[in-house]
Amino acid sequence: MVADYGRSIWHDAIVNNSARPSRKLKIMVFVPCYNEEVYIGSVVLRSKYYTDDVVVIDDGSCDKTAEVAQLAGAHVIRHEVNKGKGAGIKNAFAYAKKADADILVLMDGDGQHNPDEIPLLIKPIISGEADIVNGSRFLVKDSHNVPKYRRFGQGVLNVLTNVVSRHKFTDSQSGFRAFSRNTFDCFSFMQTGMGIESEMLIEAARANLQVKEVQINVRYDVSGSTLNPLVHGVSVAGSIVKTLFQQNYTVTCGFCGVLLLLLGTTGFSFLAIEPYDLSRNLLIGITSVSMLSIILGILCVFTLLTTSARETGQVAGQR
Ligand SMILES: Nc1nc2c(ncn2[C@@H]2O[C@H](COP(=O)(O)OP(=O)(O)O)[C@@H](O)[C@H]2O)c(=O)[nH]1
Ligand SMILES: [Mg+2]
Repeated sequence: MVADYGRSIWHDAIVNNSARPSRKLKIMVFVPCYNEEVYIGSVVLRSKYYTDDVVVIDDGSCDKTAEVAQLAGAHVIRHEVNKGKGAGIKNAFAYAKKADADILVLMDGDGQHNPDEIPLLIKPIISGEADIVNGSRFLVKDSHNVPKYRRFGQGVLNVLTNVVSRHKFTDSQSGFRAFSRNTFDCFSFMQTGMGIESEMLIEAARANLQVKEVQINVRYDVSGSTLNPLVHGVSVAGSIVKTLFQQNYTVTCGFCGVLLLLLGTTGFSFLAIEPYDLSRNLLIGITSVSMLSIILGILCVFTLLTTSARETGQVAGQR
């Protein structure tokens, strides 16, 4: 017999919600997967308790993930080759938009998340409190069973994500999230891999979307991870920095400016130290490149300063 815990919240959230009583909401659960044949059947069946629309995105798995998911009753989207979790999530959003979903729930396919917590995630969206709900392992202090080394790595990634987004998230790497339909067009999906979790939060914060966090339970007695945690952490950290450069004109411009200034100055220093051993052509080459670097560097730093001033003015104007 299935516990009534989830269904009663579900019932409260949907049936007793006076804010949007006019039509039944279409809630779709998407499960991005790579080689999850052992767990995916249970994830799909338990999610189907809450919605008929369970979609598994099988990202070129080498095992029977797609077959098991289909047998369990999910709709399966298959990538012929492995494209990464970010690519899978991009596909999920496109599918949800086409299917006219009201709420999209993302959940991992490795059995670490509890489908009975789907109602907890969607409730703040239905009540109008949030556009996005982030299932967090660390919202309530000391209530988590996350191994210590993971907690440390997650902490570092949280700090990076929070600095870039200028927001305070307690779990930047959570794969258990819910999104209302008004967010479906808000993401760029530039990160195709695991960096997508941070990228989405950074973009949500920049778009001023209401993000609420709710405490979730994550299991660590199942296999749990596709990648080695260190490789995973370093690659996500790299992608957060990449997101910063891709999305922040000021930082990119400033970085290029400083780099060019350094290059130009180094070139001139080089000339000053050993000008006589160089051939005429090399001398002309280094001088031209150094001059150009310094001019471009000054232009970039100037642009950086004017952009910052403009942004500061805009922020001050908004207050
Ligand atoms: N679409 C897609 N999903 C992936 C890929 N690698 C892992 N996943 C899925 O992403 C979810 C989280 O991955 P996992 O390795 O467990 O991450 P961790 O729990 O944060 O260490 C699981 O459902 C995986 O099956 C991938 O290359 N593509
Ligand atoms: Mg996992």
